[in-house]
Amino acid sequence: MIKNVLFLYKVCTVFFFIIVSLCILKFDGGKHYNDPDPTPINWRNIVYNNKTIENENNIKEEKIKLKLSIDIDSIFENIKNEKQKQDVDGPLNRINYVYRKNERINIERAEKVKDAMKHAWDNYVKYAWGQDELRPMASSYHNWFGLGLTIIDSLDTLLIMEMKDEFIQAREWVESINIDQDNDYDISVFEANIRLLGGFLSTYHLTNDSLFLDKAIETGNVFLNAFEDDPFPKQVLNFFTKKGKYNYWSQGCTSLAEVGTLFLEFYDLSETTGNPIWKEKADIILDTLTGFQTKMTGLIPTGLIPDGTGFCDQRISVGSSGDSYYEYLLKMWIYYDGKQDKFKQYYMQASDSILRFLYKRSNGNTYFVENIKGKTIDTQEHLACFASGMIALGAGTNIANDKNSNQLYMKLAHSLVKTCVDTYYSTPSGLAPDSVDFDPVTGEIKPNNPSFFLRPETIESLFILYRLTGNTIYQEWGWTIFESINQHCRVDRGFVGLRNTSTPELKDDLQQSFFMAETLKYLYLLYSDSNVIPLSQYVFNTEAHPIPIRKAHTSR
Ligand code: DMJ
Repeated sequence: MIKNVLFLYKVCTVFFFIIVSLCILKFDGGKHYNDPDPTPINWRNIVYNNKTIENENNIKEEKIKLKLSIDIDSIFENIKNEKQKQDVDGPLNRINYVYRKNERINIERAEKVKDAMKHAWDNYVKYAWGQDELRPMASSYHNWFGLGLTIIDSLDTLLIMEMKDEFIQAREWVESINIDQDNDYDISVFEANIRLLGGFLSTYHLTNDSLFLDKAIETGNVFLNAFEDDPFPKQVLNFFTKKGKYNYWSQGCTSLAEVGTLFLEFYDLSETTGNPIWKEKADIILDTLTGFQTKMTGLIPTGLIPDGTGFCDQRISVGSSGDSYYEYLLKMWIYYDGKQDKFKQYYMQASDSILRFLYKRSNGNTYFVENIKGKTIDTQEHLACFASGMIALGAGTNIANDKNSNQLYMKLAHSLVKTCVDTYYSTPSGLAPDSVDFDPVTGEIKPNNPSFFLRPETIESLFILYRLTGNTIYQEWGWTIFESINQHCRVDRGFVGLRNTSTPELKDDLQQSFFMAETLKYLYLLYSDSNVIPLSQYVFNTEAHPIPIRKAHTSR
């Protein structure tokens, strides 16, 4: 009897192990645990580019076939080939000689930036996948779009840094989302435009993968709901109910940057699809904005009445709520390859006034003041540090068509970015306060808002100035900033900002989506060869998503 029970017990145990083994093999796709290739065995004979899958006998594999039906290998092959192309010299690229001369250190530094990207991405994947932004300290996340914002904002950085596995994973996410999904977030149209639409468009242009154009169109279509009778769109839009409204704190007003930073993406969506609808919306905004007559020609107060009849405040600034409107006037001119004079006229008026009314030099420091109700305030936000790159880019593209002006602009841009870098060097952490006050007489820098949010603007300007001059001082400044970020903002589970740049142990808990989209991308480009996103071929949107310049375009 005991013998029989033991025999039955043995048979059951063997049977149990066979079943468990079969299940494991099934669920992990046959991957062996010592196998260095992370791809499950069942997936390995998928040929991405000719849609062939050897084992086509169940629905799961059909799904895999759909997911990987584009030629990822050749996308990455192209990215590599572009990087190996012959260097082109010219006013937008002066780094050929110095890049080669310092090639070893450049490669080393670019690799270190890529390592930071990997750390930021891997932790986002682990603790916040599918959510908008990672909270590294809490191993949690923050949502304000409900759309996996970090994934979309990071797509082109993954491509540029040749992070293929990560890109495949990100692409699968994009394929799985509905832009007008059932969630209850009131999404900023401006933020969604620069991060989502900008991210989809640049990824489409870099890959030719129609998935990203489809998503760009879906996003652009949702945006149309934000436009009602007014020339300006509603500030926020619920992507599911399609209802637009104004933020409760803005008292029914919108801002210059929010409505003035749609042109590049809207024009590009229309040019790419052949559907003029977005361009028409952008034109109405542009005509309204450029129709305003102000005391400082070309400069517009930051608060706007949505019906286009006037202003909600009397604040003129190249910082928050104003900044990227001026940036986009120049970038529209560049986007159309210098062929549309109206953008040149708008930008030249604005930049002349910026330098005349907002530029200030005080005892060696050079910065942009704000003008509030006609009074000068010597406060500069970190956001305004993009403007040195803008002034330099205007010179590099010769928008003024005048050699002497270009030389002057380059000098001003250099001193402006130097002061921005000094705002980093002025704190114990080596990281810049989000805004600083300058003593109008001594020029002394004092923190106003002491936080550091991992923002990109200073590094963006350093990158532009480096490409335009070949002066390696910009690389050195960028590197010290990167080292401070690594020292104080890199934590076990990603990167965080600082609550106070004077006491770096006080950290915030947010890995902003623009950290991977912009800060790390510009850092990587600062140590890359000029063939990686050449400025003669691409113009960056304000979230660092590169859009190709329309070379053949002549008229609208
Ligand atoms: C980004 O979203 C963009 O750079 C925008 O133009 C300004 N704010 C953040 C980064 O600081």
